Amino acid sequence: MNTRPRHGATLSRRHFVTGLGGLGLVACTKAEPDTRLSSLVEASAIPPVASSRHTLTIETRPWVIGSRESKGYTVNGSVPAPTLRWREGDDMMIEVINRLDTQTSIHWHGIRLPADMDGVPGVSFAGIPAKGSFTYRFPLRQSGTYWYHSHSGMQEAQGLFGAIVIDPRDAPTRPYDCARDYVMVLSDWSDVAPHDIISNLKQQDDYYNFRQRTVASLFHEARQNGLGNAIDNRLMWSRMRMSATDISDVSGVIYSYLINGHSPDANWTALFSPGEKIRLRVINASAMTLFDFRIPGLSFSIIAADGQDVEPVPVDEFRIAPAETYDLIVQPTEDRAWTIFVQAEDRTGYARGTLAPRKGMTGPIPPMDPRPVRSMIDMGMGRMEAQSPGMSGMSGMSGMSGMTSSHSAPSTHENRSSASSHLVVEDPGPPPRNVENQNVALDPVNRLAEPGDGLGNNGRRVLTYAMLRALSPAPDLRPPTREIVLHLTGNMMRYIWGFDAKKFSEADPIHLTLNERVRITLINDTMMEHPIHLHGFWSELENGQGDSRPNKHTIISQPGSRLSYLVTADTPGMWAFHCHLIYHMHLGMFRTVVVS
Ligand SMILES: [Cu+2]
Repeated sequence: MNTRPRHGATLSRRHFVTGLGGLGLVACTKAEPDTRLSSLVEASAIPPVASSRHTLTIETRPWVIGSRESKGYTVNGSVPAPTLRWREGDDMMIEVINRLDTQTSIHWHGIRLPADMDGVPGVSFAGIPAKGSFTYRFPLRQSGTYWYHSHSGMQEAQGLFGAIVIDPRDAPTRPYDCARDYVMVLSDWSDVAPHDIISNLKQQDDYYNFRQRTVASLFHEARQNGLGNAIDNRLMWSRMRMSATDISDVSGVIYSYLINGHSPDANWTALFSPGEKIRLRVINASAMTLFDFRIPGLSFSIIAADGQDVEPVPVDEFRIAPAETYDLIVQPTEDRAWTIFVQAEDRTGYARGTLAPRKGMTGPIPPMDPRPVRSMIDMGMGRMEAQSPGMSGMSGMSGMSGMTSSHSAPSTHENRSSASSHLVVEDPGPPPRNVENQNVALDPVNRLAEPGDGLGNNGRRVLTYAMLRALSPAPDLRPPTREIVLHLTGNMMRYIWGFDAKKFSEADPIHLTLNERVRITLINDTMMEHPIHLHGFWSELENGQGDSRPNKHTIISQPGSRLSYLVTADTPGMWAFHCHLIYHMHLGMFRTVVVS
């Protein structure tokens, strides 16, 4: 039956502002649109039944913070957008109505569909014009947890995102006997307009990151490593004009970290009865923030990554980058409240929710962990670090800036035939150091068995990519015939990002042949994580699990690392390929991939 769905609720502005209560937002007094539906129903709650027909209306709602007016993008009146529940095997038809004065779009993140339904203006279609509409039609051939968001301008950073839950066709809707099923959409909200954030970052890359290391921390380091080493280390960083504490470009200084639109004070709560198994579908819809997720006192099992089932992995904590999703099962047995504690990677703030047997209960909120400090491994000098622990060996390296392409590198279009197949390797070698590229990873290392900067040795079991094993083996067992090596590059000082030291505007598309089996290798020359998203195809992460390698749509490339994944280019068309940190994407870390 194609009944028109009523997902969750139309959130009134009052409810939305309540959700953001910790920010002290005050509602504007303009006339309210339709607020018939009860604000007691969460728009992000999973609808009781799946539907293949939807009408999504996009608008903005203004509100005032102090003397400044800001705006958020709403879908059917809510931020985040309503959770959509679909069913594998259905033919989807979704009408999107644009009530804005500007173009908009919806991209169905992680959904495999025809290129012209992917929703990237200028790549897959023309966009949805102001006051216009567009109807998406595509067959649904997968199940799991996904999300949708605008791919136009900065709308995604201002609230235009929501969850997608797809029931499997031939499997129980609630595997593992889960009694409860919740979506948790994580986001980073700022009332500073995205274009102002960009111009501030352009002026000063650490604009939102002023917790530099102090004299006190120097003495702490000196106690650990000796004063000489500690000073050498500081001098080295200062010569490179980099900061070892430059973790996130945009921080809790201007961000509030939200769960389903609720600030930490508003305390989004998931109810349970003791002994029940609860499924949490965690989606990182933030613009710029990697989160570290845990429920202090409770272990849980990861059962899906990026919508795809994996063999359950028991852990205490995991890192989730923008655009990734993880499903987990947790089973609290005691009649008490547990805090869901989701720290921003740079520890400048956290999102917080609660698992509780009854509404209104709260658990203790732990202190934040120490902030990560970047190391030589992050600079791409992995093995050198191992050879000279304590970094004292680095003091002779006057200015890393001299260290460039003297290091031997594979030549362009080198044909390296592997033992098992004819593999053509396209490796341009380390990119030039220029205005668009500040650093070259001389010795990039495999970091798939590392949980991420700031998460090692914290006494908790933390998920790593190497632990992920797909529940069903890879469908395409052909070896790759081509390997494309790409360097992730950037210049923090000028806030420019790219692949192979080229901004999007200067780069040619990547060409793949239809049904080609290709390996993509990413070398991260920068000091930051980049969650890389290839539209339209699975990225089969080569994580040491052989044919049980996991299918992902978004893969964190850790600083100074090298990783690879396999792709079957089985859908023709033009596709987007980019970093999912929105300002990195907009400032150049974006390519098109053409499959023909
Ligand atoms: Cu990036």
